[in-house]
Amino acid sequence: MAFFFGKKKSHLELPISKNKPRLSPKRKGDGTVSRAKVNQFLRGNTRKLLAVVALLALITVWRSLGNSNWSQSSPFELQDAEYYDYDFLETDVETLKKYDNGSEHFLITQGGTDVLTPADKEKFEREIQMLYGSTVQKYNLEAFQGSPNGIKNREHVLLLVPLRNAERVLPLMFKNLMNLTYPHELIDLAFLVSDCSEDDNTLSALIEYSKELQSGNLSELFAETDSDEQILQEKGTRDLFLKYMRPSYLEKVKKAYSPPFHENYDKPFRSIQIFQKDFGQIIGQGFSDRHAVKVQGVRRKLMGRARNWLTANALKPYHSWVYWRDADVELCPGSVIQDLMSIGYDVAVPNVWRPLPEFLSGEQAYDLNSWPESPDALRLAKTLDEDDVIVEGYAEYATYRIHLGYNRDPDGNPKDIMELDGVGGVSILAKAQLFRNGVHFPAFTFENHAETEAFGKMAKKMGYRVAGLPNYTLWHIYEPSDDDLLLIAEKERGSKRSGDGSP
Ligand SMILES: Nc1nc2c(ncn2[C@@H]2O[C@H](COP(=O)(O)OP(=O)(O)OP(=O)(O)O)[C@@H](O)[C@H]2O)c(=O)[nH]1
Ligand SMILES: [Mg+2]
Repeated sequence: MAFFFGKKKSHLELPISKNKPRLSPKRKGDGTVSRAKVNQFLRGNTRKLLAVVALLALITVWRSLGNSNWSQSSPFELQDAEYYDYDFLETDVETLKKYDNGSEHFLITQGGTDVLTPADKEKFEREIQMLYGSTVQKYNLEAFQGSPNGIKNREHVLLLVPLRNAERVLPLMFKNLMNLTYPHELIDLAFLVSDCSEDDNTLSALIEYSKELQSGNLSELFAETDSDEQILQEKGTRDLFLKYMRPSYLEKVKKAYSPPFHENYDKPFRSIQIFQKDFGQIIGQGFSDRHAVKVQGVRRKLMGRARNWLTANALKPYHSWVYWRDADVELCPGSVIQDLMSIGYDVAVPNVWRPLPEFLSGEQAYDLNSWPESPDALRLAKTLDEDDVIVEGYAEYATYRIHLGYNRDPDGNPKDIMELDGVGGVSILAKAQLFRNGVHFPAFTFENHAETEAFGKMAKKMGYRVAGLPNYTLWHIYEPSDDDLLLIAEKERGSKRSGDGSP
């Protein structure tokens, strides 16, 4: 077990230390931040926060003996060793202070003979280890290779989420994160917020939600804000398209977001880091803007840069796995991390679908970026310029690939596996060793692909095994395209004319 201390207390970077007082959970009226204040903050325009890194690690508690299980009834007894195993040896800052002024008195030798008494020598060696341990960490990377049974082997996961103009989907994202049943104390979260528009509050909202999450209060906050949202919906002021969605899908969503949740739902994560850095993305984040074929190459290469930057800054030697997750996932099994791990591949992705209005077939394969390579696509690539990027789902690029998306059997075995070359980015689990060994998200054209598809191809090229699970489904949110909105408006006019109000 290791506790973190900086050399000087005032420079502690991680708020985990034996010396800090135990923070108690914030409760209504306890003089900390009231729920109303947070809500006001989240709604407000306080976009002044230009923090490069906001490190929101965990609340501190004394490690006590006895029952090490987290339970709702004792929400702040974080006893799992992983909350405390930061990289530094247990260090006594007072003891080390003398080394700031030199330590000759410890290093007297005579004719090459150590003149320290055995007791002094032992003390000196202990202290010198402490000194090194305060700045130098040693890792045997063999121990962080990643195995199919990460929970049993207590393997650390770095969970990465890129965000842009994502304020609206943050509640959805956080609910899905809390719903993860991979032990939260083994997950480090790192978010990258980039290129948001002036009126967007992704960064400030993310910071506030993260604080609430790490103090165990986020589900309580959502319980209050959700009732506000329901009122809005009842007034019919937003999300008109919901009327046209499959009732069975809406029922699934309702169930997923209603209690009871799993017993560790509110448990804080091992750490949260938030990065803000712009990469010059200017293509609109609206559904129709970002899906135009002409912009795909540029957009995807900038996303590649963003992903690589985030990996480079957040990956630590003790991570065995990296899990990439988009913010706009609506339904996802809580066990997704351990399920993807269990297949024994180096890179694993689920199948990503989205719901649609019933008049548009009700559902659709969404992520078409996961595929095994096809002879047609290889032939097509030969006809393209070196810098051209093939993107799936566009008539311009007839690849005739067999997409993971279309290989889904809703009643099929969720453990079925399909070997892949390209992968989509909505939910990628990869062994951390890939990134250490140089696999990344090309921000240039690699084999006529960029970003996540090129990541899959590069992983394969470097000898790693890449697979998808065709019958294991994540549901991406439905955002009506401009065309869909026109159809919905037409239907609304029709139902008003007929006077029955039904879709
Ligand atoms: N940091 C960063 N995040 C981005 C950028 N563009 C999108 N994101 C985030 O990356 C994730 C995926 O972005 P989406 O806009 O859904 O794009 P996509 O998944 O490539 O494509 P879709 O199929 O449209 O969902 C989301 O969490 C976004 O908020 C960007 O330029 N920078
Ligand atoms: Mg998306």
